Amino acid sequence: MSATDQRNTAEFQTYKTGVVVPGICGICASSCPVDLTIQNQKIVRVEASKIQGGSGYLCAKGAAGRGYVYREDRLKTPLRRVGARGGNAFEPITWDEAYAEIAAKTGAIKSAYGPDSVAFYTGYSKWYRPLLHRLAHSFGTLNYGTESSSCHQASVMANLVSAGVYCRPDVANAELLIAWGVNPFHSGNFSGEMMEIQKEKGLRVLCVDPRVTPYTQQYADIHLRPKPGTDGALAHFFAKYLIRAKKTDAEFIERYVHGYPQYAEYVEAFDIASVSRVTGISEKELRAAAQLIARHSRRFTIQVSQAAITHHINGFQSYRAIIALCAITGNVDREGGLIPMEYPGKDDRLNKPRLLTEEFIQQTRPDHAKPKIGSERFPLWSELIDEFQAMDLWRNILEGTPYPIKAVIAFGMNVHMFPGNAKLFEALSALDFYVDVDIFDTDSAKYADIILPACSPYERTELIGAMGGGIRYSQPAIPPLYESRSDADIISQLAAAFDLDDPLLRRGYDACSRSMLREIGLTMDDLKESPAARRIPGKLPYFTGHCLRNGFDTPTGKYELYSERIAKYQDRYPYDPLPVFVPPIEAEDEGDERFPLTLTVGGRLPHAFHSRFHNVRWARALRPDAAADIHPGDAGRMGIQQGDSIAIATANGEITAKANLTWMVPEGSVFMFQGYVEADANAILGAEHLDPYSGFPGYRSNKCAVRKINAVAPVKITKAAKPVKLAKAAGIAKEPRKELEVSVRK
Ligand SMILES: Nc1nc2c(c(=O)[nH]1)N[C@H]1C(S)=C(S)[C@@H](COP(=O)(O)OP(=O)(O)OC[C@H]3O[C@@H](n4cnc5c(=O)[nH]c(N)nc54)[C@H](O)[C@@H]3O)O[C@H]1N2
Ligand SMILES: Nc1nc2c(c(=O)[nH]1)N[C@H]1C(S)=C(S)[C@@H](COP(=O)(O)OP(=O)(O)OC[C@H]3O[C@@H](n4cnc5c(=O)[nH]c(N)nc54)[C@H](O)[C@@H]3O)O[C@H]1N2
Ligand code: SF4
Ligand SMILES: [Mo]
Repeated sequence: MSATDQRNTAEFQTYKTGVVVPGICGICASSCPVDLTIQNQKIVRVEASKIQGGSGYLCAKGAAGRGYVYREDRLKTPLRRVGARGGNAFEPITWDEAYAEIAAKTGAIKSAYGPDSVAFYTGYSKWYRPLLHRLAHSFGTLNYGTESSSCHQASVMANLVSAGVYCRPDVANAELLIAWGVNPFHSGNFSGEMMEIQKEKGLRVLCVDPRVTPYTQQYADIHLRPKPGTDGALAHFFAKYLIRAKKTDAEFIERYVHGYPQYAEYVEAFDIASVSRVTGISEKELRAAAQLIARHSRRFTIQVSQAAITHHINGFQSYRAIIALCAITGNVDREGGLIPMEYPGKDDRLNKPRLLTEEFIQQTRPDHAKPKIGSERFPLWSELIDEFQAMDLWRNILEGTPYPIKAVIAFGMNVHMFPGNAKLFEALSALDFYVDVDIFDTDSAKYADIILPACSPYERTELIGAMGGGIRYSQPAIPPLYESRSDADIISQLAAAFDLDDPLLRRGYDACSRSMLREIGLTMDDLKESPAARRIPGKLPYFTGHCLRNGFDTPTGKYELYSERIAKYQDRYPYDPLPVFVPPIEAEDEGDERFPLTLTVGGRLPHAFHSRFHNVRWARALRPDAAADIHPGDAGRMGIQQGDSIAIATANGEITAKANLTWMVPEGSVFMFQGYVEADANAILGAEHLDPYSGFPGYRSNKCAVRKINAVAPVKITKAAKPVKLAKAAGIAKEPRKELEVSVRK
């Protein structure tokens, strides 16, 4: 029975007069199964799926999915810029006109400056990435970059450098879990379930998080609250303690670990008094935590934040320092420790069957392309990650070195997500040609020459991996709104418009998906017919101990505490092969008395997703203002009350936000979420405050000052005054929500 037939059977209940169809919430990469009630081609209800399996829950964002699809600022048609760049004057054009113009302008740039002068970029969305990567290759360039220049890949790098493969915590078999910057209630939704189950059975949990969160409150046996970005020093203290207490695994180190003597000598400097001073954690707490780890040293694991640790200029090395604790205690590639996610090595047959994504991407890889953007400044990134480092994009465009970038073809580029983003806005203004494909109207799109409207997840087909190793091919629940199109279709159509010698990509998403599915033992028809994810037949999980028996995929074949991969750069870069600790804030900034507080931009809000949900009214209603979290102690000293307007200033500028007084955050720190147009905290971060190894921004440690702009209380409320006038009287007038108005372009 086809999925369409299935939708018409009784199994798919009706809600009032609507039809319930299976769908995938594609707001984030968790791709949760949902049941969608459709009336007159409109989604009227979104629920956790009963018919496809899954967890049975939706997060706050998924539950507000209707508000996302029907955001008022959806892009409706292709648009061409008619005024000055950034001036936000556009005229609607047809898709054919848009493609013709893109092909002509990009073609001229390619002829004049070569294919490497065109950069291809995508934001967070993952599903169409293989196609976009292949498009860049077929175009003739390696300049494909993504938002992963600030997400997850620094963790991948730390794992690759150390173990040659990405490792996961084996929570199910551990006695102790060190949850290092982990709050799945807000950022991971259901990923904390295994921990909850094991906690009931006696799992001990050590939380390391500067904030008090629902997770630390409910599950921590011990909760350490280091100052943001001091995690590396804390890890080295634990290492020193374990070594002194003879709780390391000498035999494991001897057989499987490279560089232990240098490492052991290095961590000697991390005595309890110094580490207490650096991290702000009391000696008593440090000791108690170290004793807990020592008690469970034979079987503990570590879950490290997907982002918070690596969002510091020392983040890559801190990550290495943290996972090193498992290496010195023999908890790598063993039950209850850190377990490789797959068999290491790119060409192995052991991870098959799997999607042939890598083959699909590399089939058209150009032979004579120039080195990727950022290769000179971030060579380790460039060696390990097959993408350009997007934090170097603005510099490359503005300086034209090592070669000029003249055009950017972007899918979901949101400049507000970049640190010190005035530079990137300036760079976009300086381009010869810029195309932006997005579902919504954004400030970045305002700089484009051509804007293309993409459709939302509920309007498209996606070939996606499902949690637990399954795979699915989702079907659209409603037709694309307005004239929007699927990103995958747009990429294929661009390949045709550029007249690229890539017949497969030009044939479209269905053909590309079939090609990637070739060896998986399931056909496209199998997937189309199944509303639920299908298991990949014959796929074997990783068997613990493979790396120990066969060697790690590192230059020495061992787990490298001293990285030979890094050592080879030492003569030209200020790199250290050991996981050394450096402070998260540069010395000259640390000493700047004008900015006494630490600004940490990024802790996830449960009802927000980067820039995506600020314009979804249902979600926004839960926290209407762009607010910064401040400890009541700090607020009291500055005379700030709940809801006051405050200015947050750094050496790079100032923004206005509302004060949210909460004991969740530590004294001395200000925490704020990102992506607000009217209060963009990234705008006041340094564009060059980057980790030298990974290129990741130091979003989470910056010096700032906070002052009260005014209090809400003294404002006189007169009878005649309207709310907006009141706000003006109080000096807290907000700009009208421009982002909600721009969709009325004619
Ligand atoms: N609701 C929601 N969920 C999301 C996202 C979203 O925007 N909204 N984004 C998704 C994406 S793309 C990503 S990468 C992940 C990120 O996922 P996570 O990294 O898990 O998310 P965060 O909330 O940023 O950080 C987790 C915890 O780390 C703590 N933390 C902050 N700084 C430090 C530090 O210096 N040291 C230590 N030890 N802890 C620190 C924070 O207080 C927080 O409680 O979240 C994903 N999930
Ligand atoms: N200060 C600070 N900044 C951060 C972070 C932080 O923790 N702190 N986190 C960083 C991390 S981990 C991440 S992952 C990045 C995320 O940064 P981004 O990926 O830039 O952010 P998003 O808001 O998720 O999406 C980017 C754009 O994609 C558009 N979009 C959404 N869906 C689609 C689609 O299907 N197709 C197309 N074409 N466009 C789409 C959105 O409308 C948006 O304009 O932010 C980084 N920035
Ligand atoms: S936004 Fe929530 S419901 Fe949607 S895919 Fe992500 S976790 Fe699942
Ligand atoms: Mo991310």
